[in-house]
Amino acid sequence: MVTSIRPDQKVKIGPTQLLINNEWVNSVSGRCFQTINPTTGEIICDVAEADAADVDQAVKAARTAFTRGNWPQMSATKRGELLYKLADLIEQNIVELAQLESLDNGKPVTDSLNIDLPLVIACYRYYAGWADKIQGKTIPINGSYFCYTRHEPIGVVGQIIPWNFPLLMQAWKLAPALATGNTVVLKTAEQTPLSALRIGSLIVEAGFPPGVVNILSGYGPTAGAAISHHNDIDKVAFTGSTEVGHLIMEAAAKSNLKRVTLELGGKSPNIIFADANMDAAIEGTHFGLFFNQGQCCCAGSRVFVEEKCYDEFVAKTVERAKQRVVGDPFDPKTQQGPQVDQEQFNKVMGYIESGVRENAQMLCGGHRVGDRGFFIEPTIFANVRDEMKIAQEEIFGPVMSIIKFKDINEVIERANNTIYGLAAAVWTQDITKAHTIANSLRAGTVWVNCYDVFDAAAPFGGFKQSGIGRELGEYGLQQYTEIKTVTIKL
Ligand code: TXE
Repeated sequence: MVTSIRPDQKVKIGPTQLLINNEWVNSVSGRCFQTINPTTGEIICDVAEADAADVDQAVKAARTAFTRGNWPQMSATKRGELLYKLADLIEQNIVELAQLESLDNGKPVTDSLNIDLPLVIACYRYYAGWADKIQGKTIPINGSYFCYTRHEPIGVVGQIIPWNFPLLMQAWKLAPALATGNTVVLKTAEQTPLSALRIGSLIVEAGFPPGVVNILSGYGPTAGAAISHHNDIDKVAFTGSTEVGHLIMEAAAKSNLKRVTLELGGKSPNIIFADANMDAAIEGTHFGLFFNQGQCCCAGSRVFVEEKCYDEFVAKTVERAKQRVVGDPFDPKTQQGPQVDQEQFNKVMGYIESGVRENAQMLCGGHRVGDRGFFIEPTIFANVRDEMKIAQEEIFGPVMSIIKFKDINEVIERANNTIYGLAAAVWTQDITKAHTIANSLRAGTVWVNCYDVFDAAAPFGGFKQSGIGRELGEYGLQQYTEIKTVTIKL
């Protein structure tokens, strides 16, 4: 596989229309919106802007493909083969896709190429393998009956994805939905429409029947809301802010009680004990917060450090952050690119100001980098207290909050004192401490002596207000099937 891209290699812009029924079309209104390059603030291109009328058309195509087309009816093995084919095509076009992802999102192209795209390909292959292994049970009920279950597709699925991992979130959504025989209307985030549309062209090239996958670019309150309120969509899967997660559930409740799965925000605790391998903990903590410009739902944004190693950890962590290379995402040396847009940039700078105002100790960073684009210095606050805004709310940027603790019981209670429950980590060489923490934290994922380890086979999702349901792994399939019980009199 290719592992590097020359900075002078030109980026090819793919399709910019809507993909409905395997055709590229303009929006019904004819309207377009601009997608912006976060590195420069300049316009990349215009993209068709979907609204309720386009959602209607996409839902009709998806419904026809579901009921009269050739998708749930297709042999499951063939459905799997199409997903494998798509994964192969993505691999063949990996450079182009990585460039497009970095152009539209701002993440370092080295990361797009070596982290995002390999995970995308692995996800499609993982679920391709599941397509013909989705089985029900036979159940020995009382009386003279034969009883069995079928795991059937839910139907037309609406999927709404964010901008922080545009290709990976598309894969997490499409792959399990398609493997189980659903048809899809997927809306991308308005900040990052381009790479998903390029995947759309590969879906057509792979030979997926018309209407199985429909891809819409557009805004949340218009196209997104039309999906969550639609009466002919059977399920909505959403990744984004907790605030919008509430709106999605409300819309589902008010319309047709469509099934809802949500993957929302987080404020994940990352706990460092004094007996940890300190170098590994410092490096893992750095990666767990600053990776992807800090724009990760599972970012380890509350770093709890045991009093005994606090001073050493803080000093070395600050040194590490100062070495982080911020710059042009297309420069192979770059480790951190710009935030995705002006709004996110402003939000993060606002949190930095609030940290200063509340007297947290800012030890590095805190400023914008350069005078164009949305770059922010890697920023570290120490002596953060639990009640400060930067310790409570999701910042979604390169801002680390370090908090001191004394003992294990205290840190468990404080780590759990949040509305979120997406992820957590603990660094220790004591197996009892590691298991105690893993069992006690109210979070969907706990990493021990590592951070951000993802695999298509391992489920991911949130406790509490971080979400509902799980993505990835065998558990992820359950969110895309209905169980039917069949009972036959013998
Ligand atoms: O999220 P939104 P935004 C968090 C993070 C970030 C904050 C705001 O803290 O700073 O959310 O980001 C669509 N009906 N996360 O404003 O609005 C929208 O078009 C239906 C965490 O970008 O939730 C996009 O496709 N859909 C997160 C998607 O929702 C609506 C990833 C996400 O956008 C809608 C992103 C509506 N009314 C942000 N309004 C994670 N969990 O990884 C918006 N959308």
